[in-house]
Amino acid sequence: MILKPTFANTAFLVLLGMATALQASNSEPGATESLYQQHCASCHGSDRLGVTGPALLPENLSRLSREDAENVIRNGRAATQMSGYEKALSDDEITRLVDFIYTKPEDDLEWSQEAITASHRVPNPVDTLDPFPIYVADLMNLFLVVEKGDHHVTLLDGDRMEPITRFPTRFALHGGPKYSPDGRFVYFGSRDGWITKYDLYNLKVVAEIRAGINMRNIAVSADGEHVLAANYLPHTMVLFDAEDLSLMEVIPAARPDENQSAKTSWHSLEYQDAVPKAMESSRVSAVYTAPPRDSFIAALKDIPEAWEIRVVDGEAEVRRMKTETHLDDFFFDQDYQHLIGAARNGENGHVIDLDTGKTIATLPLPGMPHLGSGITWEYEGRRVMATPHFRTGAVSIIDMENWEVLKTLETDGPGFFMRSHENSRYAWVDVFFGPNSDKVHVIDKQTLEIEKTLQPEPGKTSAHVEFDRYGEKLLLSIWDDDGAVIVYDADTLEELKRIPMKKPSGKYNVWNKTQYEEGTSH
Ligand code: DHE
Repeated sequence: MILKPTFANTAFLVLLGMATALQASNSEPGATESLYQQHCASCHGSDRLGVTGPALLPENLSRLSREDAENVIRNGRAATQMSGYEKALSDDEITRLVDFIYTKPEDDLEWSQEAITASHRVPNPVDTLDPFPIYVADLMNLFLVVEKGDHHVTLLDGDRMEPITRFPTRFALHGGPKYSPDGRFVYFGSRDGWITKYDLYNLKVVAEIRAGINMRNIAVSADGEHVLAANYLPHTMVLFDAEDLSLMEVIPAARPDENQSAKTSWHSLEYQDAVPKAMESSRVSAVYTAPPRDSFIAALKDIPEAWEIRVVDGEAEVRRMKTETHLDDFFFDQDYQHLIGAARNGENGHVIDLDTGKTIATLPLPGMPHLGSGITWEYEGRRVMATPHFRTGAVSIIDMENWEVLKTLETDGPGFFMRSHENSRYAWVDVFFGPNSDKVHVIDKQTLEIEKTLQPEPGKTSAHVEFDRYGEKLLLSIWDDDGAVIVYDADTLEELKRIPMKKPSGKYNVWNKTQYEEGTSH
């Protein structure tokens, strides 16, 4: 159809042209970026690395669906400073902002030594704090409960099972908080790289520092002197003085070449320079403390190596062990002689002797074992370990003397967390994924059979258990914004109490963690 040039349709075409031009210019990346700078940068940083709000980068947002992100921009996030932008932004602008934050920035992201130091704050130095608790409770039977729903932590009295206090945390804590050896201080790590040291006696933040842009986890040395952070982004481990979290050293997770920190000495067990050139640097899968070895053990995700790190005269010494595969997730035997790592292909586990650095066994563990959640116990005079799997509904029980799979126990679906206690005859495993996520299995540790399957709150995911210090009671999370922790009698399996909480995830008992109890994560 050809339009005759009348006044009306000329005006319409001009308006249409203007609108299209406007739309085109608004859709340009520059326009979206200025929208971001106008509305988001003051809290999330002009570089998207986060300020008071979390970092808005694809890696940091990998746990949030785009739909949820749109919803947060539109309606805000309850109990945080994030308000809703429904009135200020159009639907199209919200969609473009979501596109923008899920797109990798063009420039390489850096988190330099200077940036780490600049982020450091010490609001309450330890020597200004009273060395006695301001409340009465068994300090060794306290629990911390991480509430993901609104980024808070609740401190629970484990005798009375009553909350003592509840305080806000950094956005998206991940991994277990780590206690100082005496249980007075706790160190939290967030996915955005923040480490917070908190005094459980005075209920105050001691110090904070940001170790990286995307962090996996942290470990505290057995003597309580050092904190080591493992990062995905940048490819580093970062060592801190545990007293006030001041920076000691950035350890590049990279090839041992002249670019390494001069302070780091490299003790290569298997080879000096056999790392293929392509593997210049790597994400760090995780780091844990190995108390009997007086060291930290880490695994790299993109270079097939495990590292043992010791702090000698204030400097990190790294011993590199070549592994047969890239390790994702790992676990130790009780005396830290062996590391049991899950291969990145999700098909097997590798047992590495930490003295020789050699892989001594390969375990058939199809279905992506979640070894970080492994536990051990005595079964018929020998030690066994058990792990759930991310991809299959099974718990593998492994004889730790000959490294053979003793039993594969079928469950109602893939699980995430497994827990027990030396004094309990049961091990608990959740069914985190799939239609049965509201169920949890209780396994008899001597028959290796499921004793009972509980469904504490039909329709809501139940996951992650932690026992009290005596192994007599335990806490289970109802993993929901309108959730709870349920207190069970560990022997009768009767429910004793429900404490309402906002999406409680992990729970951490001071005694179990500081004593490296066999039934819990370390
Ligand atoms: Fe975790 C611990 C890795 C997704 C909740 N998780 C850990 C640890 C590792 C790890 C290496 C041990 C660190 C420690 O405790 O020091 N987690 C991973 C992943 O690779 C994975 C599958 C994907 C990812 O994006 O990181 C992953 N984790 C999740 C979740 O989706 C969970 C359920 C919700 C969340 O908070 O993100 C989750 N992970 C947890 C919890 C722990 C944990 C609660 C501590 C368990 C414990 O009891 O010690």
